[in-house]
Amino acid sequence: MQLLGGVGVASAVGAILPKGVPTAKAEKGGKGKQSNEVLPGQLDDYYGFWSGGHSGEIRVIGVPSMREITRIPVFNTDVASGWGITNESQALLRGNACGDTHHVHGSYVNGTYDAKYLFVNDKLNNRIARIRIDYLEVDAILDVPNIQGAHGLFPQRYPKTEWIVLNSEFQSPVPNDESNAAAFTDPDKYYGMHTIIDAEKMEIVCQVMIDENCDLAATDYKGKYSMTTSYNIEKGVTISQMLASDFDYMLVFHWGKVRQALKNRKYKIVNGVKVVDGREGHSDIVLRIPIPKNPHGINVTPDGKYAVCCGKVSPTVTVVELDRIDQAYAGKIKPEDCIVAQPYVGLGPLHTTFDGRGNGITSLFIDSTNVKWNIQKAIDAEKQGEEAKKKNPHIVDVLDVHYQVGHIMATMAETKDADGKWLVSLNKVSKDRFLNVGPLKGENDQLVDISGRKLRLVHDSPAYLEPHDCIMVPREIIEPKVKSRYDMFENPNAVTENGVERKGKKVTIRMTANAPVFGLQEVKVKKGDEVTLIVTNHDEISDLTNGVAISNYNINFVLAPYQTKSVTFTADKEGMYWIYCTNFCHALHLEMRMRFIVEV
Ligand code: RUQ
Ligand code: CA
Repeated sequence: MQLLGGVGVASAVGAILPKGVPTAKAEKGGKGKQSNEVLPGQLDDYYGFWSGGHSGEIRVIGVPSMREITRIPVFNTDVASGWGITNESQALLRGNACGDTHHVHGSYVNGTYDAKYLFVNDKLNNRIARIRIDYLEVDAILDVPNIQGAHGLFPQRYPKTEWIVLNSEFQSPVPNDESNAAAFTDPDKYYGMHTIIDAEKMEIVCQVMIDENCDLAATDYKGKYSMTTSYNIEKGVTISQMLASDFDYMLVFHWGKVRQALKNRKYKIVNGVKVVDGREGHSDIVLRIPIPKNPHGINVTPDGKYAVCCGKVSPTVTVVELDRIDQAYAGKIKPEDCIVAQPYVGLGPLHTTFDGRGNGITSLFIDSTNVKWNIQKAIDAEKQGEEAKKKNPHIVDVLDVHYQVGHIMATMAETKDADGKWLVSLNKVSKDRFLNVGPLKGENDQLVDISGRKLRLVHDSPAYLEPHDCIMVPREIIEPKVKSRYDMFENPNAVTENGVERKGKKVTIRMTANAPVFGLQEVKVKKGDEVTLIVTNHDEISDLTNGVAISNYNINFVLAPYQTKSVTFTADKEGMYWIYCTNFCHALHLEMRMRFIVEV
């Protein structure tokens, strides 16, 4: 089927690129010889925030050394910190023990990071979490109804992050309960959702319901649209059904029209959420741009001009000029006329990142390469026609990676300040690159110097299962915002006086920790009591962490300086149990313990 009037359809299947033989001339900027060595005592230039995939966490990586500095527990249970064990974390997790994080993004002001929040999706249990950058700690988790496969996530970039969009990759019945039981077995009644979330309130603004699925998400740099790729416009439930059509869509969501629909009360409420109808023929909120075939990543160039969709099944990327979108909404041009280039890049293109110097760098899963290509050259060749395109004048360099790359990300590439310094290639398969650790191997995050014309592989870094994506933000932006101790009284439970209070069978223990002593030396309760233990670390010294663990009671958490945490449990085993500090805090750390006596 002819999709793209005037624009050549992917024709280069099977064309072989001369690997490592750049065809473009040298570009300006960058010397191409950066070192990733960070000597002992020196600090990295960038904070890297990595999603942890099905480990459910976020990891903080120093770039360019690629040293893992810490982990931020999000949807997982983390026994090192006590996340999932304390009352405070359980109140956010609401009974879920695991999650699947894919996309970490920061909050924005005027197209760049303001270092206030990070946001991350949970594809497993359909949630979004917010992380405060000052404490690098989760402060809100929102459960999102009416969706499955909460995948693509992107914050508003301009003028600031008021909204975040969250995509549902798996179409499913809406609602998915008894009242709609006939839909359970009828894929025609499964829908995709583009959920809009208020970033400050962490509440759902509305959901735009469509027939297609929503994979990756992006926002523009003008605050006008959000976008998604859809690979299952077929509403298939098997692989062959999902691959049946020659084309799928890039979908654009018009925020002005969404606001108008909300204002005019053109929605229905499903599970407490305003659901706006974005289906074809039901409203003009969604623009559908046909692109080949089962596309994946969608990324917007740092100058805000183009959205780049990766073909996945097609060996091309599709470049969409965002300034044409309004004309397409107005019916002045066809949606496909927003496409200005569709260059060949190689087999299995998944994601594109940018160096801020006019180049895209695309990850190729099947080829196991990173391909650097020039955006303007691709657009020019498209205008010149098929013959010009066949010469692939846009290709600048091709780098072999090891192996099977998923996401790819350059420093600051999702902001207007893309700096073209470093790139990481998040490779799904590490195979022979590290010592063999048995059948279950981790991944290989490769660091690439992109400061010169050629892509230069600098470092292999093993990653435990399974980061999907990351962002890298200059130290100058993040570091001034990160605190070294809690504001103690921000927590209304902060303990300043030690004591035990009983109300019937409920016992509350309030206690300080101040290395090497707990504020109490012994506590007596009765078997069967419901015990709440609240502890505040009173050490103001930076990095002086105390642990609180109760022997044989499966309770274990740590407290950073001036932090307060609590646990509630039933004292169901009689006897004497030592409460001890787990986190080496003092020369007398081993003596930092007290008795917890459960009387019969
Ligand atoms: S997408 S598989 Cu980031 Cu490539 Cu989740
Ligand atoms: Ca498809």
